[in-house]
This record gives sequence, structure tokens and C-alpha cells, in this order.
Amino acid sequence: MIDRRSFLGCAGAFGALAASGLPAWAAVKPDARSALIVVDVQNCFLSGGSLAVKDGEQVIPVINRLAGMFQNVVATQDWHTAGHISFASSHPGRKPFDIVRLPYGDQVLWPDHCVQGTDGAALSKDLAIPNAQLIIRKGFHPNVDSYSALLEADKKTHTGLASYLRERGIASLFVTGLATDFCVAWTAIDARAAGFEVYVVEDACRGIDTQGSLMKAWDGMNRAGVKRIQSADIAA
Ligand code: VGL
Ligand code: ZN
Repeated sequence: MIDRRSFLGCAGAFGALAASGLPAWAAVKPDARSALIVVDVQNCFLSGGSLAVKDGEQVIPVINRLAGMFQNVVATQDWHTAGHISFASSHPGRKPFDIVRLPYGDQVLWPDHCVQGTDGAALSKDLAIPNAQLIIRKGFHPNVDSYSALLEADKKTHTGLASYLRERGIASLFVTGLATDFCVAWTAIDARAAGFEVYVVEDACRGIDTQGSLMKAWDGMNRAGVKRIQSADIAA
């Protein structure tokens, strides 16, 4: 008979390993209940864009390769009104990357970006995900930001993505895109809270890293039970 304490001890050690990254031998295989989530691969976040993420374009070939391995692909698109509350230009005397207190909490102020219908808001033309089934837009309420693809920054207003995924029987999400420390992290953490299994594919993401945000984001994702993997950990 297996000793219960040593058995649980072993399971505990495995749990700890899984939380901090996969061991080299364990590949994850997407199936009909998995979806690739491609976050905000938009011109504004790429070189030459108004809120360019360093090396942001490097995620594109990785995402294009992964997309072929998934039966379900969903893209997100940051989609702000002109004069959006998250823009520094909407707060006289403030500058980008300042933090202000808004009714729903602290808000980092950004350069104007991803204004509805502009070229900057378009998905990169190099992104090759023709099998994407849904493009979900977020951040379109003038007075509320939404890093998360599930829940706006007021923590009350749902985008509908969680219900969409659930209705389609999707249980595991593989999150990629920009930026690791904002839209990727908030999407991943909210998806955990909504009951999904969540992997963040580190080399398919890049971060902004302002005021320690990247470290804080990984810490928050870790605590939420998000699994941090590399694209090479995913098997076709
Ligand atoms: C994002 C800042 C502002 C993101 C969007 O996609 O991570 N970051 N809006
Ligand atoms: Zn935004």
C-alpha cells in the first residue's frame, strides 16, 4: 500500500514544479478544448508605433507557428475611443507612464494608442492567423480601461469572452502577445479566476516593464496558478 504521506509529498513536489515551469520532458498538446489567445498584436505596440513594446515584432513568427497547432484561435484588439481616459493627453499636466487614481483604481497613463479605426489599431499585417475565429475588442468604454480580454478595469463589466469560450467547450488557454505585464497578464489572471487552465507562452510575449511592472506581473500570474511555458513546450 502506498504510504499516504509520502504519496502526497510527491504530488506536492510535482505541483511545485508545474507551477514554476514545465520540466523539459513534458510537452503540452493542444486539443479541441484548447485555444490560442493572441493579445493585441497591433501596429501601435510594434516598432514605430505610439506605444511600441521593445522587440514586440519578435512575437509574430512564434505566434504564426503556434497558430497552426490550434483548432481554436482568438485574437484581441485594444480599441479605444479618441480622448480615452487611459491617455495621458486626457489629463492636463500629466505625462505618459504617470499613475493617476480613477474611480475604479490606479491607472497608468499611456501615450494615445489604438484609437478605433486607425492604422495604429489594426492587427499587424505580418500576423498570419487566418484561422482566428473571433477578434474581441476591448477598452472601448471612454471612461474605463480594459487590459484584460475578459473583465474591464472596473472589475464589473464583462467583455463576453469567458462565456464565449465556455459555450464552445474550451477549457485551456494559451496566452501570447503584447504586452506581457499588462494585457497578457491581466487576461491570464482573469481567465484563471474564471476557471480556465491558463498557460502563458513566454517567448510569444514581450513586456513594457514600467516601474517594476514585469516582475510584478509574473508574480501575480504565478500566484494565480498561471503556468509559464515556452513555445517549444507545445507539441503539435
Ligand atoms: C496595453 C497598455 C495600454 C497592452 C494596452 O496591450 O498590454 N498596454 N493598453
Ligand atoms: Zn490600451
